[in-house]
Amino acid sequence: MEIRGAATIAAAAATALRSQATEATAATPAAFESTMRAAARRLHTTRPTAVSLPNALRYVLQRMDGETVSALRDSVIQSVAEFVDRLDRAQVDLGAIGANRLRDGDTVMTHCHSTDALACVEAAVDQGKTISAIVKETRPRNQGHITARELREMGVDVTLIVDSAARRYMGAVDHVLVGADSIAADGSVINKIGTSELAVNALDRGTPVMAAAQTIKLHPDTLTGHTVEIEMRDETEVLDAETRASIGEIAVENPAFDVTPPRYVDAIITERGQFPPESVVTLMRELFGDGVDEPWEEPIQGGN
Ligand code: RI2
Repeated sequence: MEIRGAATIAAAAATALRSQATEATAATPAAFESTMRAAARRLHTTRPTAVSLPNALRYVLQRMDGETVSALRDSVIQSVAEFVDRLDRAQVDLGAIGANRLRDGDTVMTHCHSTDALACVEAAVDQGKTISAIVKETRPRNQGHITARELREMGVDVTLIVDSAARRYMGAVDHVLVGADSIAADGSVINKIGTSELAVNALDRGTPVMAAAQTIKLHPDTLTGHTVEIEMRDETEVLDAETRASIGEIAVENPAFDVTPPRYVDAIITERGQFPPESVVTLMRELFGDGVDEPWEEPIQGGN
């Protein structure tokens, strides 16, 4: 959690592969490739829900190419630079598209901290629009505080609320604006725990929900029926040991993310345009075909 937020995780994973490539002392091309795959496998296990992580690893490893260690190393360094550049550009392009949905004087309600979501507000502010925000603190880690700080830096009026006050303030909100850790092929939005409850409340009050998610958040495995694993985090994030002991024998659950079905989401904002959630599968097929390989796995010896 020192590195968090799906886009930031993707950039950090790619950059870690570059460090591995730079520092690897492998004597042969095969040993170098194997070292890179092992590094990618290790990175892959750090966070299970944000698909930007495997998508970043795949981007770099698929482009690892060369007859010598030096050529392989150069190809990794180059594709990491390309990848990080594409991420930055994607967020700027996404922000410009999301900003078109925001009108001068609008109020957004945010959940957690998403750089993709904030890019939409920043672009709207840069267009000269006045935007206000109601920011949910987002238990248990209070990442809403980061959102509040960054919105203030943009000059946005911020009101911080506890998560359970969201429905009370929904009447004053023009858009619910969230990010995503993954988008499934059916248009479901996987995002910080509490997003689905927020979206149900928004639909009940007729408030549109927009999810800002670069295409790196599209989860290709869901094209073939796989579900997205939800990260379960340590119970001490919810309750310290002393308080827990004072309560007595209880179970504590701490899922980090939840799934918002597409019927609660009005638009998924990507750098390729905005999509009704049900149509995002078309974009996924265009970007990934019918599925994807896992280039971090060791090739089967003797296979074709
Ligand atoms: P960006 C975060 O998860 C939040 O759920 C946020 O909506 C999502 O990542 C996307 O963030 P966590 O890593 O990529 O803080 O838009 O658990 O920055």
